[in-house]
Amino acid sequence: RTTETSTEKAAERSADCLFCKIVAGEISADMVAESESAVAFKDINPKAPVHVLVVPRKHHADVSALAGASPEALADVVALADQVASDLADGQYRLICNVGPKAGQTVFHAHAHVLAGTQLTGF
Ligand code: DGP
Repeated sequence: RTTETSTEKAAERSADCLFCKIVAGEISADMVAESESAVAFKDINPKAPVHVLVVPRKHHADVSALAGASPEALADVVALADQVASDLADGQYRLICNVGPKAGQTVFHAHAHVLAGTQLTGF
């Protein structure tokens, strides 16, 4: 059973994926919240007073893949983002998911940016 669990876990992460390593605790991050299927930590290069990344624990390359494979996990990401925006700001926020390099995606593990804590302008 232990071996089986290890195998299942191995299939849920991708080798050399930065966010898989953060989820596993192998690389440190400033964690602000977590749920059964997602974690939330501060972006290393914040673009707003509150800039948090919400990341599903299981590896999917982007939110498009996540939506196709597990709509429940995507809903969990949005729910945790909403909780973070209420806990760290006033519950008003912008949620951004970059899908693909043309959109500016640089880390290919699905994530949502929560931006809050100021009057946001532009895109
Ligand atoms: P995107 O462009 O949507 O793929 O956003 C990736 C974000 O990840 C970017 O805003 C910076 C952030 N980031 C990159 N490396 C790290 C890291 O090692 N730690 C943390 N906390 N954030 C990171």
